Amino acid sequence: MLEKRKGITVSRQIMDDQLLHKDATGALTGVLNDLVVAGKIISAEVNMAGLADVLGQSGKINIQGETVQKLDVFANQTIKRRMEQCGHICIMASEEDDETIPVLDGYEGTYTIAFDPLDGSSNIDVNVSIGTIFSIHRRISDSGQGTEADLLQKGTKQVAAGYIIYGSSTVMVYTSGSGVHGFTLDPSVGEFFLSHPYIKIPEKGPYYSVNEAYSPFWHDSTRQFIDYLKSDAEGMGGYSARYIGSLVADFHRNLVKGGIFLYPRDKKSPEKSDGKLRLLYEAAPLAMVVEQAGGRAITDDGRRILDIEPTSLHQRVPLIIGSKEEVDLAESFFKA
Ligand code: P6P
Repeated sequence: MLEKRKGITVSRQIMDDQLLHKDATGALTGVLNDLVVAGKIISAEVNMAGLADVLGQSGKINIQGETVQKLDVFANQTIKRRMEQCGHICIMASEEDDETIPVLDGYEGTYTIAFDPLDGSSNIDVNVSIGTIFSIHRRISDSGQGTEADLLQKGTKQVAAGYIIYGSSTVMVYTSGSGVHGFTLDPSVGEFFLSHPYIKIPEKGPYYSVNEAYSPFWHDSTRQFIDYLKSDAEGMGGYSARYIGSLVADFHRNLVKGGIFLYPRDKKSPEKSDGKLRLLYEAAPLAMVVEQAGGRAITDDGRRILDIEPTSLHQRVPLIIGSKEEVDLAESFFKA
């Protein structure tokens, strides 16, 4: 049915997904549709960045210790403003905010959202693709404003997850548990139209994606895996290295063309002993997307990302994610 209808919009698909769940109330549909609006607003601003004065630093330092770019601030405020009054969210977590974010009184709803408003923002000034990543859970508390416990749930409990990549075109990729679909924004009409129905990540990919500058600090099993990918051992070779330094861009390329992305543990820097990427709003949502697309997502000490119990909002986790064949091979090194 999906492929037959041309010009299907993301809002239409979200509604179709809702119809797959007989007990759906339309609340999740409301959250996703408000995210779509936020994505359109951010896309317009990102594409203006070269023209308007939003380039350069805003001077603030966020919890990650990174200089906050103005577009970061804009994207964060845009998503918070929409979510606080969408009526279906009870609490939020953002990469840009140290603490949890409440919603407007009277607008509390049944879901939570954790998001990275503009990941890869260090690439803004050099016109590299950047992205918004989001993760949605059902609340576990009864009513009223949500609690941190509502956010600190395992990735397997996500009801929806996805990202919006702002690149040569703006593409929204999401799953609500019934497959992964991609939609491309047509800025001339302000609509996301279905462009990638039922995305399946290739079983085996041509790319590996890792920052090799850190290889002296990797755990031995990680280095042995990467060395094996590059070796001329039986069946090996033929990989290309691709590392954009923007998680959403690296992930999206591998989702569409196949490959493996790694941000492993670091033996040298204590703050990166569990890697650099965040569980709640980077690893877990992308892990849901990749597993729905037939891929895998683990840590470089052999844990499944979606099974990890979060203990804090901004906890880091090593991320090995992509095509099943390469992640299986990586896992064999981690477990050896
Ligand atoms: P490194 C961008 O700052 C980011 O959070 C991700 O988008 C990206 O994958 C990673 O950091 C790149 O980190 O240490 O390789 O520069």
